[in-house]
Amino acid sequence: MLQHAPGTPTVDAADAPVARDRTAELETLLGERILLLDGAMGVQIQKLGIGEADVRGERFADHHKDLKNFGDLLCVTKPDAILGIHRAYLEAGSDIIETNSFGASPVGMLDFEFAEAGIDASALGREINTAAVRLAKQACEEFTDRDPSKPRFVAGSIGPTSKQMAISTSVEDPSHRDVVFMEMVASYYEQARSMVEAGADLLLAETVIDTLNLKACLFAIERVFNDLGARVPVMVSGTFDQGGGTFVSGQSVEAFWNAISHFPLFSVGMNCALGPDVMRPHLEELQRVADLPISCYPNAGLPNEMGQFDLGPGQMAPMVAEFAEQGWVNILGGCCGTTPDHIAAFAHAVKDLRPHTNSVVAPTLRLSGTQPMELRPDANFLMIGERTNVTGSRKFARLIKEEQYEEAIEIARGQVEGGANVIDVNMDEGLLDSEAVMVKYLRLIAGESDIAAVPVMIDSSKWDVIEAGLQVVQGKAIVNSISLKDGEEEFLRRAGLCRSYGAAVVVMAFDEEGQAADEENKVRICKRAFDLLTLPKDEGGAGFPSEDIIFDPNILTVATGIEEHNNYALDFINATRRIKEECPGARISGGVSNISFSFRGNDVVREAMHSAFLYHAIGAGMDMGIVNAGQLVVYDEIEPRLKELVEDVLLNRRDDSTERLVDFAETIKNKGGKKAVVDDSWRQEPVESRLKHALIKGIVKHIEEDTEEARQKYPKCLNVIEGPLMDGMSTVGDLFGAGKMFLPQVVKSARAMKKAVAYLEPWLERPLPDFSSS
Ligand code: THG
Repeated sequence: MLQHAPGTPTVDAADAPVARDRTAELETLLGERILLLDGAMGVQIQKLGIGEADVRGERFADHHKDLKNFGDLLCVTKPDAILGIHRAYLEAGSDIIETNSFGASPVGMLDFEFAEAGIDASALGREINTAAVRLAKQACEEFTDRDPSKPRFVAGSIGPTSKQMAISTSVEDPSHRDVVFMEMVASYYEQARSMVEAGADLLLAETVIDTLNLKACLFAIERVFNDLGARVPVMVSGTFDQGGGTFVSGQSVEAFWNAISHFPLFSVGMNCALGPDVMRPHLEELQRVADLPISCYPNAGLPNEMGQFDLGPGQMAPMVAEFAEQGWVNILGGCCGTTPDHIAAFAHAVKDLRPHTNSVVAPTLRLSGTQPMELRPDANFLMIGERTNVTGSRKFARLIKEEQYEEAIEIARGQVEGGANVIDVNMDEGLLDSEAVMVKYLRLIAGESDIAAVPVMIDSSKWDVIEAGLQVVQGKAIVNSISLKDGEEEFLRRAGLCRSYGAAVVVMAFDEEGQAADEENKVRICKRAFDLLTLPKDEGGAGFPSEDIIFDPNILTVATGIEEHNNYALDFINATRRIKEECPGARISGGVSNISFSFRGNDVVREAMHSAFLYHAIGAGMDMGIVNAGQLVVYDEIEPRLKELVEDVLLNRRDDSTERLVDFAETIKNKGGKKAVVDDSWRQEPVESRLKHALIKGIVKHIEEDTEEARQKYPKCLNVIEGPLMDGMSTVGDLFGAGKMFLPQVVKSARAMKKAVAYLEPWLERPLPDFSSS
């Protein structure tokens, strides 16, 4: 697919006529001063009075589609005009000028229907990109020759095309996408390759409105570099809306950065859509979260009613200079509406200002949906919702098989509402086309803003299903999983691909011999995988950052009646502690519900087992787990007798612990049957205990009636808040501090508290602190 058509002028890596690598030169300059980009091309073309006929030239005079919106064609039909514009910007002081090639990729050119006219669009695209680089290079060389102390650079411009991948552009079909990932990769590959071959000093993927398109672009660029055995610095520039979301795909600044930070970029920045004033807060955010040089080239304000941009050089220069004063930028220029005069004014305004110094960002696992998700050192546990799994939920399996996608989406929503920070999606079922269903489902949830906010964990035992999933998520996902099962070579190949798609990985403690069950084997296999993954590529490893590695040392079922299984929970817990020590930076996860399969049908026992297991495993360093989000009980709320029996099993404390738990489980089961009975006995207690119970468990069902009862009982409304409600919340705080409650549970508690306080509000004379943000 990525092969060039026969007869096209490509060359082997060995004798590629690629420009000399100017990375070092650029990096030195970046440390010295703020570099200037150029401004808009469109305005200058308009000024020259160039119209439809000029763009067409003689060569495309008879083309059946209008071509005036394909200004890139001027590189071949009216090269002198483009050369003149480049010169004007260099004259104004630009250090880096962009090629006139924004739309000259196979997909970008589709709208102009060259193929329909019998023209080889691919060859034409290459011709335009090559000409675009040559023109910019010619202009740069003229200026560098004139003043060698000010070297000039050519950035090969790569636009977003008009096709979207992260969202649906069809009203009828939310799973519709204009193009698929590999089509975009092929298209970007063509464009990037021709520009590198023609000698571009940098590549600039700009006006990124859809992060999935950008990920395809970076994937393609990496292939170009590998194929040519040469690389050039790559700049990325995103386009955000007023609220700070990627223009089309609605991703926040930090989520966007997390999704692309796997690629060794030269710079990241923002352009288009906004004037400097509206861009300001978003730029501030970007330079804070991204630890590399920052570029910025805004529009000359928002367009007026005539579609024109009002900020003149004199107005705009102080605004961008202020960014420089703040220390936020390394590379500055203009987008729509800016001219050589703007660039000259910017050059003057920033000539004595210091460039941005890269932010220092501590390495830690960072993921994203449309929102960022960071596993901070002080976060005690991350919940991964397990229910969107056809092998883990009969209901979900039925919905997917019956193609009841709307209801299947509600399962994901329920997990997120229940506190899931990530959702695990698994479609491994013999009767399903797992690849197709995975793609469809991930596309559908991408359109639900509350679900799309969280990162996805793509769960499959089939690599093809995982790869299909990776090609449809715009954020930074987690692959679940890879392992040494098929040997080192395949392991490293898949790890390398995970990296190219920008995903973190779950690595199962599995090798050529099978699954690690005991502590020693778990530690040994994880360590071996860790060493291979983190070894640099040129030394035969995957060059994987340790913070993107998540080990799953296998949570295996206990209380099966088989003696060899008795130590499984302890094996996991002890292995967790050791792996965290031996593999610094890596994380630990596991499928928590596996532990209790022996008690299928008895949710009271299962939930107690999950909660107690997590309490001990988190203590040993477990960072995240696949759980039924919303169903986790609070450790201290487990009935004491049950807790003791469960812990006897989990911690392998007695030879007869399984029998004793099974016997006890029978008594609960007889009471409750298959579905655990809702234990309402707490409703009999005094109102203070009821409120406390509701707060700890985050139960909102009776909170208003109980609050009302307390309000009547206490002399003042405020006494209710300061008394029973604060008591409850302080217990929540203590449990959280002791690692006996997880953040999502605390959030539920806060919700209950908020509801109680909201109920009391009308009786209160003065405003209260806001409990919603806790
Ligand atoms: N490690 C990793 N990934 C995993 C697992 C793991 N993915 C799958 C699984 N294990 C984790 N997910 C689940 C999901 C559901 C259940 C268990 C693990 C579960 N389901 C109920 C049951 O089978 O009894 C189904 C009940 C129902 O049908 O509603 O217990 O270990 N990396």
